Amino acid sequence: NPMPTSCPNDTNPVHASAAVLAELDAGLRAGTACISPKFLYDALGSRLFEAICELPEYYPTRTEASIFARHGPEMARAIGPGATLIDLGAGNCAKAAGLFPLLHPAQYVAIDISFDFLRESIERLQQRFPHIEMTGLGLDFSTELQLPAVVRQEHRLFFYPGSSIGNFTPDQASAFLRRIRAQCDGGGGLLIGIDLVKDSAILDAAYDDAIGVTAAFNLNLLRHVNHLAGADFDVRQWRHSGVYNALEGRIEMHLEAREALVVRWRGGTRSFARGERIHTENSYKYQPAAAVGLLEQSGFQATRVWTDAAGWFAVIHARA
Ligand code: AVJ
Repeated sequence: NPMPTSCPNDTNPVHASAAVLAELDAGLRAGTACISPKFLYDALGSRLFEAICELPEYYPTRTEASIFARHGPEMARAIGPGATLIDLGAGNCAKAAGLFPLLHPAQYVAIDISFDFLRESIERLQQRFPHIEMTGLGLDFSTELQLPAVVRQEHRLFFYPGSSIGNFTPDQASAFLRRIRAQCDGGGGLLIGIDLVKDSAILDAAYDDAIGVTAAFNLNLLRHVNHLAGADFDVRQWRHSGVYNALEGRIEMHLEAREALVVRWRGGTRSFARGERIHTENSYKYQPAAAVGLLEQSGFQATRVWTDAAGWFAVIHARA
């Protein structure tokens, strides 16, 4: 019998804990204000991200999917059956579900900061695959990776698709990968998707799409912060910006004040000049060799790198 879905929290875990409030407060007071991209994902944000993945401009999801479709059997051979599949930022769980028929995991552990959204996803998935033991966890794994005892130790495969690693600076990414590796006692591994450097016009279009879904996704972060920190952001006073910074090798998303304004939140206030910005996301793009280098400097050994024909995206399997 499959284990029931479980979670240590029965509400959204980012609901205004003291730590979350302190993090938001510090970012809003910083010289250049910043809000972590993890706050993009309330229930609506998770749905808007699903919509982004359907956009013609947003190439990563379908490019990565084409790599899984073409090389999935080879990946499954490299990994072997019976893995403890740990999905970091599982969202709608669709990517992992596509691997189940190839990978035959013994246990599926789906982790996401947006727990209400995750819970619905995993309940649907458990009905489709009743024989796979499933657990859903509402955790912010970006700063700390504490797995509860229900997560099997044996044959752990951490699954980190979609180039979410790009939200970290390379130094932060390496520290994060080391924490993952520390959770792979003997024989574990990592299957990771990493977006690659390409023509900046393609990157710019992917992060500022014609019908404004990415703009809505970015602006929705302000509504989420209003909820979490009791802030009074007026979304109409802000404009989305998503542009490739070639010097830094990353997409930067910002929210830019359309006019001079004042924001209040629980414990603070700040004025913004017209044109002043809040930095909300980095999305680093890697050269293939740099992606492998990042894994190796974090204690992993890359076994295979799969890319699409155009070289836009890479999926890498690495052993701990
Ligand atoms: C979920 C972090 C991989 O960086 O491409 C999509 C998020 N931001 N459009 C990315 C995102 C704007 C996405 N990741």
